[in-house]
Amino acid sequence: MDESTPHDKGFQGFPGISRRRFIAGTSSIVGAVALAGRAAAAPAIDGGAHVPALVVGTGYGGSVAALRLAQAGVDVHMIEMGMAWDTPGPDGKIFANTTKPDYRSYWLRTRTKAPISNFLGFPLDKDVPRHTGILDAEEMGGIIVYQGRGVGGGSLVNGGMAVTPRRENFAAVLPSVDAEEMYRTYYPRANAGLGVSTVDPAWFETAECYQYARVGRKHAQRSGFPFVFVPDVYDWDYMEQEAAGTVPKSALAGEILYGNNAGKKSLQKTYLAQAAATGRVTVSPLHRVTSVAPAPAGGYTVAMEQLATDGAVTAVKSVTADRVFFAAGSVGTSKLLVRLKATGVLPGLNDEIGKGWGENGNVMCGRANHMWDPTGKLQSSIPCSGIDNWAAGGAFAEIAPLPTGIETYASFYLSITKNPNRAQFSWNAATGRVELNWQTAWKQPSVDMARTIFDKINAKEGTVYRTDLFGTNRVWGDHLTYHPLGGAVLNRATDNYGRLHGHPGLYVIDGALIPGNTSVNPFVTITALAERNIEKIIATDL
Ligand code: FAE
Repeated sequence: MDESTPHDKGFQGFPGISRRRFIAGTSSIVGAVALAGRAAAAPAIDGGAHVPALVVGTGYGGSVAALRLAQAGVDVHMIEMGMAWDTPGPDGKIFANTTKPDYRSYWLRTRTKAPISNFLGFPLDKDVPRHTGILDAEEMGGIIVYQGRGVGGGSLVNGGMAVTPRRENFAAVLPSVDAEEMYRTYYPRANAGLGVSTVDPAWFETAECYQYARVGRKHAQRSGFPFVFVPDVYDWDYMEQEAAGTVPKSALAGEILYGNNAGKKSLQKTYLAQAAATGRVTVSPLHRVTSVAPAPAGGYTVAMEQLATDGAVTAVKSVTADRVFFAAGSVGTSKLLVRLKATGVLPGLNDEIGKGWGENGNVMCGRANHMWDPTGKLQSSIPCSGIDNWAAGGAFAEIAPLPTGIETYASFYLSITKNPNRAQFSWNAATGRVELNWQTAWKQPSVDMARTIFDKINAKEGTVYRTDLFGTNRVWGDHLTYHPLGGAVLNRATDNYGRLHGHPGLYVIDGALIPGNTSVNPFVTITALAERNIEKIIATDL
């Protein structure tokens, strides 16, 4: 790839981030990846063990915490309810293809629950064997929350879109955090650690697999909306080789939602590989933390269940830890903390626990193009661009693929909107479950904001919305989120660095800290905030 092309001057719409700087900044970690490969599977934790630091969950927050603690000389054990994802299935591949979901695809479901449920009038969902698969479609009352399950958390299933919020929007994202420090130190550190870069715009112009994005750009620009390239953690050189037919196809074979067999730099290949290379980090997959309680002799007693791949509990274990980092994701961390507070196990937690949850304003829609505007039957599963109407209309829309393998004449979008509604987790003693009070109707502001873009484009192009993707006669995918955020909000449920109130040595370090919206895709912000917080915690608490 030519490093001196004009796109080097900056990611359009994401000031201060140049492609060349990223590549320079990531060369060491990419080298480490090549050497270390995936984070090694470790022997499971023994009941009765004592560990200095225990991390619940292996997503972005957990991986940052584990790496930085280990580099500071602390031994870390990570507990992950999902599988290790290091062993190929009968087809020789670790992950199933998006178009052929199988036992690997869903977390303990007997039928798939695809975000796009229908196509041309036909339902797409099918029966699958119940298994500890990679994607959890967790039904929380008024919303389905999609989450990754396994070592690497959401990085296993997501689109890899690695977006730094515009600086002017940051105060609304994390009001108590020093923006100057974040943009100077922690966003660059996170982007380097994650291996973020953008598509080569020259290649983009001719790549068959991005025709859908070029059509999306044309329509956006003809209606006067800013089109932006969006950084990603996919290895763009690998994708160019996929297109040239010289390596096995992954993004160009439609792999994304149920895992990616090559090309995408998931946490297994970046932070977790580096963490494993320190020799101080071990991981117990298929272990689900059920309780964290003050231990009589100091520190915390952590109870957990070991799972078989059919979800059966095969062992119950209890260990002690000096410090516990909650990194089970917004929903996982919130559910644990709400229950532990309500049942008196962690009585010192404050009344902010469970509050401030949002879905990052996610809403999906498709548009039906004219026959002279084909979007291409070969579509890269990795999005690389978006439409930024945040300032004027409260919506940032990623131009998403619809990798069906046939020409659909459809443009598809996942919008992130400024939805102001926030929900709360609470304990239902009668059912023994934590519930979320999100209402489907609370998505209406998101729909209205997305319409600021797509009503105008449809009017200009003389096109209409697709009504066949989320059921019959339904335009909006307003029943789901990919981006759960909040539930243990920074500077409210915790102090300004994620220390939980009332229980020294307990920390939150994941998306639960962020109050419901990041204005763009969230994982770079989750990673950068974790980098900021763990640096402070290591400097002052250890
Ligand atoms: P997360 O990555 O969810 O990790 C939490 C981990 O904890 C998981 O591995 C859980 O299995 C584990 N866990 C939960 N409860 C327990 C327990 N009790 N005991 C043990 N382990 C437990 O948390 N974001 C972007 O920025 N760009 C994208 O392109 C993008 N695309 C997405 C596409 C899809 C389909 C999905 C589902 C999400 C997408 N996201 C995207 C969101 C992103 O993956 C998500 O914000 C982060 O993964 C959240 O990071 P956390 O560290 O909070």
